[in-house]
Amino acid sequence: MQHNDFEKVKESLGGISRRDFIKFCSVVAAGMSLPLSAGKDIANAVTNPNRPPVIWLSGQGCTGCTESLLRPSTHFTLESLLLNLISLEYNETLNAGAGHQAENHKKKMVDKYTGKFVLVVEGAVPTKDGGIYCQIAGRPFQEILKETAEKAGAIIAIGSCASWGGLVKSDPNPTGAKGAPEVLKGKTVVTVPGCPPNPYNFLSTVAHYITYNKLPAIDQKGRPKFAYRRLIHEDCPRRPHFDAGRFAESFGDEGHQKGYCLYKLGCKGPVTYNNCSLKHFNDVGTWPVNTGAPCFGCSEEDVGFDIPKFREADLTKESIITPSATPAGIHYDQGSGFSAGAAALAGAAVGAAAGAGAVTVKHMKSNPNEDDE
Ligand code: FSX
Ligand code: SF4
Ligand code: F3S
Repeated sequence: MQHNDFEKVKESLGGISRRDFIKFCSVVAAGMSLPLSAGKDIANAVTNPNRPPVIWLSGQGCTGCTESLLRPSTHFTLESLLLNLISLEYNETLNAGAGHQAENHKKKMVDKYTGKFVLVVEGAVPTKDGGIYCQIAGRPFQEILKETAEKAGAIIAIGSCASWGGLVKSDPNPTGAKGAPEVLKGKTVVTVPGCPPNPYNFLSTVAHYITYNKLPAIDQKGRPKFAYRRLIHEDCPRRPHFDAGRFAESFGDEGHQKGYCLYKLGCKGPVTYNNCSLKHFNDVGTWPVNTGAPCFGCSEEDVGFDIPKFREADLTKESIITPSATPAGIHYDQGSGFSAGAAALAGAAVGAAAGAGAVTVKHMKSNPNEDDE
């Protein structure tokens, strides 16, 4: 990393040392299964003043995706470091300017960085009746999306709504909502589903593109393999209880209080591909299952918003459930200066070195949707 480039951004990173910043970026690299040495490349790229900007378009959603991204920035965490460094030039929720000023700035950035900028799509795209149900600056969202996508260097759909329609597409779908990949047929759209998704997975994807000028490896549904290649159930800390047949039968019962498996309460972990059980959310290190709530499959098309929340998951749906890779016992992460997401990653790296990760690696190729690299 150029010392001068780093000095310019050091203050916005809370005065972190260059050495520590490279270490943090190495954790991001490890999370994407890149060699630790890639940390230096990431550090160089995200502090380069000429890095490509991010243009963020919002359609039909609850803005939880933006909100989720902002959560970590209240504390000094790995995620907040990355968020401070992506050059977010347009986001309707966060723009300092408004109206013509904001629209003109977007046009300027799109023209200046044609073929280079990262287009992020949040929310579903209404297509019924000419797309009139979501208009921005007097124009249907779908028109703006298609026109901006033509000039983007990479396209990332953040959240389930943008990935495949999510909540908005649920029956009866009055606005004809679709996900961005369906609207932008023929284009590569990386999807980061979740309602909301883990900001860590999104920011890592952006960092990968900015560093290598290419997107990380994706599966057939456009999801980055580093985050979505395994079922939640495969790495869930409650998994030993599932294997032993110890279940919570109702909320608040003895099994629930003891941290038993939530399968009988409708947990969709066995049919949902995501890394929630490994990479918890933000600096409080939480995720649905460690709060006692069953996973409802928010990131999985045809599961979240389609299968009733408390209905038991169909265990015959996925034939590739592997034995648990986690040790027995329930473990709750607590927040600290170094976020739980980052700590989990660092832990994974250390664990792999110690041999514990070998079990995980053995089961890595478990997603039938993924292509061979
Ligand atoms: Fe959807 Fe984003 Fe769920 Fe909300 O806007 S993925 S409703 S968390 O926030 O699009
Ligand atoms: Fe965890 Fe849910 Fe699987 Fe039980 S069913 S082990 S709570 S993911
Ligand atoms: Fe969503 Fe389930 Fe993860 S509800 S946040 S996919 S644990």
